[in-house]
Amino acid sequence: MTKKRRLTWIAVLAIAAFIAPSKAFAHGEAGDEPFLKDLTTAFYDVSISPKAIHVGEPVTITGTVRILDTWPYTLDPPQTAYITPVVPGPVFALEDRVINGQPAPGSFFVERGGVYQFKMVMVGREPGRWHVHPGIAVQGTGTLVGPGEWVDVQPAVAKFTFPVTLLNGKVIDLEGYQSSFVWWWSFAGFLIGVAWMLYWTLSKRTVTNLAVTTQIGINEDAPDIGLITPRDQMWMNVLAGLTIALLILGWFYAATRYPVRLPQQTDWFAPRPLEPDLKLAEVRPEGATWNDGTDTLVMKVQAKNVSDSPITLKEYVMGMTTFVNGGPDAQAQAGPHEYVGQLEVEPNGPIAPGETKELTLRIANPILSEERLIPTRDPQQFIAGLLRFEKAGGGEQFAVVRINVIPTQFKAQYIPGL
Ligand SMILES: [Cu+2]
Repeated sequence: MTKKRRLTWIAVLAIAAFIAPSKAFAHGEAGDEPFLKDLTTAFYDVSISPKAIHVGEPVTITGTVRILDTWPYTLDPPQTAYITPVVPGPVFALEDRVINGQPAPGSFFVERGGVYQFKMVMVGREPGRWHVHPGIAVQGTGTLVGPGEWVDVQPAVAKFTFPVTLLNGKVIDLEGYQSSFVWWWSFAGFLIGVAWMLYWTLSKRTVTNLAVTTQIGINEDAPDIGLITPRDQMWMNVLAGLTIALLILGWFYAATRYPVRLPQQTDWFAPRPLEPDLKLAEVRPEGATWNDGTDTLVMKVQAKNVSDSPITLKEYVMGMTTFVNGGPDAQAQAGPHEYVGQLEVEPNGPIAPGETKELTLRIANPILSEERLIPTRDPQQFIAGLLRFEKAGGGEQFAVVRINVIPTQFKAQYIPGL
């Protein structure tokens, strides 16, 4: 290695070490733009348990996701989506999924304002320590993730199996079903592709003599200068012939070996709506400030109690986070602890029927910057979330608030560690 190259490497490594974050996040869940997290959906009452299992044992994810009315107009409107565990690779196998009480093997129809209560059961497949989130994958937008929890999967004595009963009553193990056939069959197709690629890239003038190739018309074979010769044509016909032969062989094999076949099917449905929210409060957002230095969000809202009983503001839910107006017990109930924090409400306490209160909501929590929830560097500085009001004697309402955030202090940008 030359001295110059060695110095370059040292510089690259030093920069890499310098910008490596102090806290390693599992899936780059902070990577999404703030508006993509806040204005689209809100996850609450999420539970992921148990947090330690052996391979082959189940983990259950429950919770609720709401598609907010503030869904940004710059995104495709939400129409089709599926709710899924977000984990690093196929380290779990999904066994069961229920949305609003209905089995949901695949995607389903969604809409703005829709509320989807989910329950997913998955079994541990690979030993390791995995960060598990629920997520909603919306067609045209991507996967929006909810709060996550670390799950430890210990190795088990028995080998992992995933038995599935077919319509004809036969039980197969999906974990290794026909895997060597799948592998060799794919490999056969891959070999033809590789032969084609190497043929044209190793010695042919098409690639090695680009200066020549670019001088010649796009559909010209130029056999006189040896660009594409009749011999090349012959070998390509052989490769094309092999590909067609492989396909015919595959069709023939499938038709004779499996005479009864079903087309690939989907079960699209619109989940039954849940009980609608009570009408408890009318909320008017008045503005918010964000102090980037102390990670403090202060929101001012006007809340009017339109019900006949006293109501209390219990939570503020934004994206994957929940901030609780309550003690440690209430916070432990609210979801995975890394995504739950304290909400201070001023003046705190019930709002009487008919009364209008000016509420100051204060959240001081580093998660707001760590998960990039506040859009301080975007052209539009809106956040949206759900105010969870509870009525004395039971019943609740989730009121959507969209509020403009004014930053009062900025952290330095692009200088890690400051
Ligand atoms: Cu994660």
